[in-house]
Amino acid sequence: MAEIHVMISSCERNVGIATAIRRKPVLANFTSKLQQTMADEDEVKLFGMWASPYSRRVELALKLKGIPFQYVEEDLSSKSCLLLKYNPVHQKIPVLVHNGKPIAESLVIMEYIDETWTNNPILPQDPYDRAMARFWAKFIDEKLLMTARKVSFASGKEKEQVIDEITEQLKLLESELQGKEYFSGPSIGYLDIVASVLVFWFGNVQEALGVDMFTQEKFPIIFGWIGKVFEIDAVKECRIPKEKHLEYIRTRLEALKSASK
Ligand SMILES: N[C@@H](CCC(=O)N[C@@H](CS)C(=O)NCC(=O)O)C(=O)O
Repeated sequence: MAEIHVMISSCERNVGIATAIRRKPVLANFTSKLQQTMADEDEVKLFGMWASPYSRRVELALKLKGIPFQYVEEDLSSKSCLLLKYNPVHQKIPVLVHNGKPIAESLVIMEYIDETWTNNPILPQDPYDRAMARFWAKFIDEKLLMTARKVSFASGKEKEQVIDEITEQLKLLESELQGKEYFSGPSIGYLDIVASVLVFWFGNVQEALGVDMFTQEKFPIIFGWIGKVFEIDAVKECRIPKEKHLEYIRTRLEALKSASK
């Protein structure tokens, strides 16, 4: 921790600290409309990376709520001093900076956004439904994304096992969607945002790897839902560009292969 602190301090000297506009005190009884007006005047910055499903999901949440923000693209091979300053614990994107105050971890950021800008709620209103949305979002991050990452490194028998594991996990996710328009109910919400960015990212990863694990035949319900989600303009805007992403994944795989030789 001490090391990080020193590094950040020297970064601050070099680039200067971002303007920190103090958040105005908000009286508890203000109407949501007034809060909304105040929030509109706020300064919102998103530190992200174009190919990251984590930063894309935050971008999508901001767009669905119509929150103006400044996007800062990070080069993860040479992280900016500001990123290290704002997220000293994990040193990862995404980071949302609201009036100079940083928030890290995409799921935490999404909840913060929903609580701060109360229009177009993305988390369900019912406590049980909220708990379920959080449960499945955690499942996506801690199980599905982690298993999907293993495919890149596995080969032979091990690769087959990883693909079986992903198939099982996607089936579980699909059963959560069964009989529903969207994961979150009649319109797109928190879990749809998390899941949709994952499936777009996942589709590209499997294509780049030349594996066939996520298909319409195997997952008709998920694919039906994707079709609807993709009609939403904000989703189209936040989709990771396919060709650029395929090239990026292939280049990274080549680099990994050469490094392991
Ligand atoms: N749990 C984090 C994961 C974020 C994450 O893994 N970000 C990656 C990019 S996809 C990153 O910044 N990696 C840089 C590094 O690991 O050094 C979240 O949900 O925000």
